[in-house]
Amino acid sequence: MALLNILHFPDPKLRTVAKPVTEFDCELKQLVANMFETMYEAPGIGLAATQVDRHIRLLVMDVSEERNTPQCLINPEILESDGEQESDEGCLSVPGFYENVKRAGHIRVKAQDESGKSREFEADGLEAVCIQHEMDHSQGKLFVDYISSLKRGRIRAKLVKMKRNNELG
Ligand code: QAP
Ligand code: CO
Repeated sequence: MALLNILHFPDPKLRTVAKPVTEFDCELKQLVANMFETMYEAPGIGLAATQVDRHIRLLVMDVSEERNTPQCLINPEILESDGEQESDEGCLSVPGFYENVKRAGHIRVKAQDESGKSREFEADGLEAVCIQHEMDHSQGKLFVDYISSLKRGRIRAKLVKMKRNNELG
């Protein structure tokens, strides 16, 4: 197992559109295990492969209080969505910033698991927000794309500055 490096906004690699997963092999299972380890260590509630520079349609999440309900969604699709909910979102790729985002309230999802088995289920609340947020990553989209360009620009400038200060040691 290993911790993976998380890309930070405004890294252009976060804009890559991910390709479907086609091989459900041991390498995939290793990536999933490492993504869970990275997410729990952060700690975070969701992580998309795009954020660790692997451009495939894969996400891991755990929205449970107890942090004992890992979910891995591969090649996820939203079959139906209805309603609306608004909540503050953050992102491991945008550390330290939280903004209100409007999402569908209720979704029906189809996704494969690590062994390629397909399932369908429904989600609402935080679980639905997390799935929509993580699926956006696979399309190269970030939660900061939903806020004003003025706010986004300020966040970008602060993160660029923090990165530069880090590099100077
Ligand atoms: C996406 O986000 C999400 O800024 C997952 O300093 C967010 O795990 C889904 C995190 C909100 C649903 C609702 C963010 C950790 C973690 C930070 C995360 C930070 C440390 C974010
Ligand atoms: Co995110």
